[in-house]
Amino acid sequence: MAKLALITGASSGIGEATARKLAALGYDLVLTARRADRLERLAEELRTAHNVEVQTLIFDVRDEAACEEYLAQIPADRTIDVLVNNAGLAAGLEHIDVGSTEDWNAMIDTNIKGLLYVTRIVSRRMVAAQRGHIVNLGSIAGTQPYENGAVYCASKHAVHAISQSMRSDLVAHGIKVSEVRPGMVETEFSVVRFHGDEERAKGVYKGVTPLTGSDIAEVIGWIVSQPAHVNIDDVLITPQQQANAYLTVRK
Ligand code: NDP
Ligand code: 8X3
Repeated sequence: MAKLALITGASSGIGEATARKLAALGYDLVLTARRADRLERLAEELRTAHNVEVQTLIFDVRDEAACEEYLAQIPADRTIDVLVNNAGLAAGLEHIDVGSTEDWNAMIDTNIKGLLYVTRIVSRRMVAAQRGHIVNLGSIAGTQPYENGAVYCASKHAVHAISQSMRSDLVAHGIKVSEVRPGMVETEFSVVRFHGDEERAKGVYKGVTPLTGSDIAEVIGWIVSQPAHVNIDDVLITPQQQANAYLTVRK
């Protein structure tokens, strides 16, 4: 039987590209997100192109009861080999004194609590199987906090800490944990951050050749393809023009 990978936030960007990559590697997939139409289109494309099984689960990772209800629909006789905790967002880019608490709650509830809810449920199955691999989408912002990004950076610092603790919690159960920490990747990320302002979002990548979702998916494909005895703990990946969170050379 094919291996099974569960990818959260597969309706766009890095999650969608990872679904394409893992399908090409022969994985059956469980894809989650809130936008059903996009997920169904992608699922149909991957079934046809790669002859893999694709289950779609439409729910909000911020809703703990929904996480329990929908993830329970993954057939109990299937081992979940890979979990890619990708669903996440930045909302707003402002100094702390004028930040929106609605934005802050969205980031904390999605990037931290949503990741925890999903991980708790899926890791129980991995512990029972005594195998599995969890790949968390952290960020360069998870170790390099920048002006205007207090809460997004804090949420990704949390993902960095959780990834390292989780590695210790799960090592004795034969489960791998990896964190992928990108710099600038052009996806819907900045459009979401700027609440739909596409012009402002384009400005983020002006004069830069940013990473693409596929660049990150290639890294994730490589991480999950390592031999059983190899764990890739932490990968920081940036565009050539981005030295760190504070220095990007634009042409
Ligand atoms: P996108 O906005 O393109 O994709 C985000 C995905 O997350 C979408 O599929 C979205 O689906 C899903 N999602 C968001 N909120 C929820 C929610 N509450 N419940 C379920 N699904 C949700 O952004 P990226 O692909 O760039 O981002 C993916 C991850 O990568 C995020 O964790 C982000 O922080 C991280 N990252 C991104 C970087 C970048 O520069 N782009 C750099 C470093 C890290 P839907 O809206 O349909 O629910
Ligand atoms: C997303 C990239 O530069 O906003 O994590 O930190 S950045």
